[in-house]
Amino acid sequence: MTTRKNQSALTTDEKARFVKALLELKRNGTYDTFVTTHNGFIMSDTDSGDRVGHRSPSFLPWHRRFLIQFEQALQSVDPSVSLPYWDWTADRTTRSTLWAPDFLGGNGRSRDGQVIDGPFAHSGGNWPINVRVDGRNFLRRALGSSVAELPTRAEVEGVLAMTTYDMAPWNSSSNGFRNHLEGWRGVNLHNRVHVWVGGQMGTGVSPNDPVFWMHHAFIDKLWADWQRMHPQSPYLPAAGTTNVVDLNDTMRPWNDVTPADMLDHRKFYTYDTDAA
Ligand code: CU1
Ligand code: CU1
Repeated sequence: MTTRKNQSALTTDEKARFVKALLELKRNGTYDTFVTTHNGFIMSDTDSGDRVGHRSPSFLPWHRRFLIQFEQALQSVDPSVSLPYWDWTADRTTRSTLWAPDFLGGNGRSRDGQVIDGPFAHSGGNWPINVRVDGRNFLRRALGSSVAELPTRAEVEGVLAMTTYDMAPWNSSSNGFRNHLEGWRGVNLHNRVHVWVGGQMGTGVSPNDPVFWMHHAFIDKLWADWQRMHPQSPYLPAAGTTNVVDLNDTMRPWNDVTPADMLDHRKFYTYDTDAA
């Protein structure tokens, strides 16, 4: 069984294996198919039309399934690898070991935002940005420049305390746990972290930055934590809702997955903080 760990607890060897598996998926073309899929959903998800991956109730089950598929791809390279999660309430500065040269590399340089150290630096030649929204083919970051502070633990606790999963109009204006976690409302958790990292992370091709997976693993963990805190609060909406994925509706792009299938993460993996 796959156990997902806090990235700050990984050993040197675990970091190296994770990085190596990422580079192999990049080399063999698999990695970029995930970037393409993600950007397609960002482009098509709208508040008043069909919405699956974002600004809708299925934001959480969609990304859970997306991460499982990516984790399985990593494990096809190295079965010992799992997705680490980045608790940005704790590791909240540019000096975090997350951004060290032996892991994700650091901030982009001021001139053009180009990441210049670590395994994903353009100069290393192993991380071309092929699926892109402009002409720039190098990984970019601007840590903390568009928004200064990452969310705090107190802000996370406030969102975890919400008792209703989601509510009409089931989009980016909804009240409820999902939309406050996604970040269109309130203190802004998930969206703010994308903007804090900057570069590709602030765009639809955000999975170009490997930190995407670690950010979303933490979002996924917060959903699991919320479920444990609110066992009587179901996924909503249940049925018959236009333009959004109800509990038992099939979730594009897959033809065999519903939100109901995604509710219990322990069928697929555990977090290092889950009770045994
Ligand atoms: Cu996304
Ligand atoms: Cu995201």
